Amino acid sequence: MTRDEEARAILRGNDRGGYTVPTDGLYPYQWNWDSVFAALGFAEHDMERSWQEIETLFKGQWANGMVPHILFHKVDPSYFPGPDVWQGTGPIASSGISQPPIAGTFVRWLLEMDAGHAARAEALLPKLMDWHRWFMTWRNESGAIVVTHPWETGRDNCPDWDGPFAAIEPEGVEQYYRRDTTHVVEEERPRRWDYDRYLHLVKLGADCGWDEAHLREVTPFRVADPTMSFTLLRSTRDLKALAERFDKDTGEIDGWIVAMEAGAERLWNEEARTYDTYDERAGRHSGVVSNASFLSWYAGVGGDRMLPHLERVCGMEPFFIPSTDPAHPAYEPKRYWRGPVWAMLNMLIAKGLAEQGHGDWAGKITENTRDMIAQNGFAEYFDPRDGAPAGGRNFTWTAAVWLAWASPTTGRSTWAASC
Ligand code: 9WN
Repeated sequence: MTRDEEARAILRGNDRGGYTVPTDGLYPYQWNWDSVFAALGFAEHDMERSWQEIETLFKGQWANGMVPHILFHKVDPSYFPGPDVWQGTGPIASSGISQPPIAGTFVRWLLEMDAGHAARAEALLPKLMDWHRWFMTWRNESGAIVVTHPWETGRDNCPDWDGPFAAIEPEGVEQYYRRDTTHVVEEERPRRWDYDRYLHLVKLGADCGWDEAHLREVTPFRVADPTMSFTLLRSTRDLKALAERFDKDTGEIDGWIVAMEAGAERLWNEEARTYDTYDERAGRHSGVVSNASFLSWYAGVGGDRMLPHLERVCGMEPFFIPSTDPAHPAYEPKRYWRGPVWAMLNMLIAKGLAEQGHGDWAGKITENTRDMIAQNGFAEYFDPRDGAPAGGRNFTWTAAVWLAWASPTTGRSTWAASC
């Protein structure tokens, strides 16, 4: 089988009818941003299935506009924590937090590829608006977008959380049994120390029925994050384009863009000369250069401020972009978000660079990711030192970004050609 055929087979194999799981066993449910990447992968050969993926995701949208990070369509004991622990309050059993809002951007891309289904994009627009409004109401600290759980950023155990987590005493967490380490070796997953705190924060939310006003007052974990801030700003720019396309008023959207452009400055760490996380409770930057820091081009902020770090970090290991700066003492090249390369984040970073006049860098990242997947297959993440596969295998988003972007032979999206 060629890599292209393998990638299509992975999408087919992870398809559960209307939604796709990230990989069998380790993640048996619908995850928010995974699904949106999956939609772009399907777009390469099946537009109908592509739209459906996003429509299914929005069926889980809560009354307050939040789109959950996990939808538990069918209970499966191979994942913990499940719906009984989360106690989400939406129309479909779900978690109580969200995930990086890339959907607005991807809906715009799907529409560019498939103008024949414009009505489907138009029907999604008010739902996307409600979701963005939820962020701007509850997660907006002077224009920087905050999270109330590391899982919300999709970068679960990156060193950015070490500081805020050290301040948390994980009280009230009952004995639990992790399932992730039955699928993947412990050295490639978060530590128990992290899991205790993940579960403490889930309990805090579930105990108050995910009341955002209450959580804003009581949570010890409120951290402004580049993944959230940059993907939301980018997606809001794309909502503006969608709104204009469908002759809708853009006043509210324009206000959000102005607020977030100003808020991005709150993530700029002048001392470390990087975008990083900002702990609202402690009033401190993390000082960590991560792959999320390089989403600034994708968001359209900061000019070339991140270029020196990009040149340095990409020169340190054969495969890039590592999720944590290899020069940082917390760098661990195999442990999840503390070092490994994530192909889907590379795609967003390359796209941003290409748009902002850095076709050379976009090309380098594309080729490097292409070699990494061609040599090592469709892993969840990869060791930057040699590209060795790590985490889950037969992974949906790695297959999807291969088809849409990294493969030399597929990719029908107009923007793929520009990277
Ligand atoms: C918790 C599904 C998800 C991704 C995240 C990734 C990982 C979950 C976990 O898997 O997180 O949400 O249990 O480890 O960190 O980005 O969406 O692929």
